Amino acid sequence: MINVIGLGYIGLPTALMFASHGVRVIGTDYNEDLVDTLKSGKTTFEEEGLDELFNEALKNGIEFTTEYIAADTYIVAVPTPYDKFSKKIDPGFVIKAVENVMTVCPKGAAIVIESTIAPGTIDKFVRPIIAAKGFVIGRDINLVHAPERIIPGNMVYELKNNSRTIGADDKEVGEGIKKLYSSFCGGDIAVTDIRTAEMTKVVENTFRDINIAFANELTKICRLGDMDVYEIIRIANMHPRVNILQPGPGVGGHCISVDPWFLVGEYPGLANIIMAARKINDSMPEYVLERVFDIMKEHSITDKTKVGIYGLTYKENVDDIRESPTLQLLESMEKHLADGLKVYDPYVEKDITQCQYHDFDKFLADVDIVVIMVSHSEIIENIDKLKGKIVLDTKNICKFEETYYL
Ligand code: SAJ
Repeated sequence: MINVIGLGYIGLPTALMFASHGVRVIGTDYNEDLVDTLKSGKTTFEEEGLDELFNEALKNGIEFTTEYIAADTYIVAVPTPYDKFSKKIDPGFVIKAVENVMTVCPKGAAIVIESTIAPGTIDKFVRPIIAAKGFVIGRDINLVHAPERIIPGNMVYELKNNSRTIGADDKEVGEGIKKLYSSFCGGDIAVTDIRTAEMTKVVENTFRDINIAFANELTKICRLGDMDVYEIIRIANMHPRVNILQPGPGVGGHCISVDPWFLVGEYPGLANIIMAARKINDSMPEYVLERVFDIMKEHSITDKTKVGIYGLTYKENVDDIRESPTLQLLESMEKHLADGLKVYDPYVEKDITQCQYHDFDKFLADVDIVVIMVSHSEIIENIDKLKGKIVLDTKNICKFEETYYL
């Protein structure tokens, strides 16, 4: 039996996946509202295929609770934020979860940490908790790190098909957990040691962050040099060994914009490209704002309430707003003691800002400038509605002649 700890963006789909493939699962989360919602038969966020998976899992008897349960395997999928000042990982949720597991955990159980963690976190923070309980790792308890690789918007497919990494002290233990994940995962599963698994995960996200930063730096250079960055990337990518990503308004989400800081925090002075990339990507929302103000000046518009920001989520067709470039942009506005920008996102029902709209047409009717921050299908399909507006398109989806780009 598996007790999955943390029923968020990763824990919930993982728990449902195991359950729908015949594994007995109890999901635990300290958030009572969330547990109540799941108990009432509803999922807690939107994701392609999640509701169907949920129904399958319910049929197979998955249960949800706020309690920790005696089980033979624990999967810990709690958040790992970073400290905004020291840039180091904040392992508080992982520590608390493991401490709680240790209050109910029988001897012989395996604790699998799925949360993304900085290299060395298990050695530094997790092993001591287990040792303090008098348990010997490898004899009384097995410790495993199995970071996930799924992408919001395509989680269910990727859970089944992506390759994965499993880190364990002991090869046999790793193989055992690999077998468990193979109940639903058809991708290759690499078994390695814990520190390698920790580092690999962070390296994957850092690789992507650096590559996006390269595209974003190119966009700034091309703006100054009056060159078309998209055309340049398109042609450069025809080279067999070049694959430049797309520039954008910044990098959001709980992974790529966070994990590289773990390396900067742990290895200051060495993680130089990594830190530069983070800074470039973090500078993009402010850069978008500068573009907006230049465009306002060019059109002699002084009223900020005539500016409409399209998109609040961190990327297209998801409802996840964590670390989103638009939130960073609004924060920047606040720093300059300015507000009044209008905001709309079809996926965000809750009011996040004061001037938020919930109707696309009403939003468009009230603004003169539209800043496209996210390329949701809604705006791609209705792009003609933007005719007559001044458009700043950070996603390269609007092809009107007079469109402004990054
Ligand atoms: N972005 C760009 N330009 C691009 C691609 C992305 O600006 O060419 C932006 C997006 O708009 C978004 C951010 O980057 O704001 C990140 O989006 P993403 O789609 O690249 O990745 P995430 O954060 O949704 O998911 C990532 C994935 N990691 C990698 O691709 C290496 C996923 O596989 C991981 O499971 C996930 O992080 C995680 O949990 O770590």
